[in-house]
Amino acid sequence: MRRCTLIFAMALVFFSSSIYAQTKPMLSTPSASDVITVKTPQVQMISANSNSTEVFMELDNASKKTYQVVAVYSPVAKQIQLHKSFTQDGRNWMQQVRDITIVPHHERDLKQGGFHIMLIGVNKTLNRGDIVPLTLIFNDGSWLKLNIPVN
Ligand SMILES: [Cu+2]
Repeated sequence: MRRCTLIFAMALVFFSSSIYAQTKPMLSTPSASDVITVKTPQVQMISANSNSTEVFMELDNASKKTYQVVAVYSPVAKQIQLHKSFTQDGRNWMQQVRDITIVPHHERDLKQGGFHIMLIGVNKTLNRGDIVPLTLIFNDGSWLKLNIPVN
């Protein structure tokens, strides 16, 4: 009986140390919020007959890993979607996308006519120079809090 317990205890130590060995490198991997830099973020002015607008920025991924923006939060809008613009039959359209990918050592431009963040149901007046708080949430669960000027 005793021997059995000892073997069980040794097995447990071995098993837990192998889990530790597996998880340790993951813990030392930098999170998306450590390696992604945001440049020139701006919220577009809202046109008079609309309550939605676009957010643009450059997302620079300085790491060896691919990351995705999977969600965005801001208190100024009822709903926020990730969008992609495209042209079809000579008209401009946009569609919702699940995420926006930023590949290693590259920059992803969120810009007019391309990927962008869509603020829908903006619940306050946004004037030029106002600051909009906005949080980007990445696929690894990390996030970046931004304060973005209206332009
Ligand atoms: Cu859009």
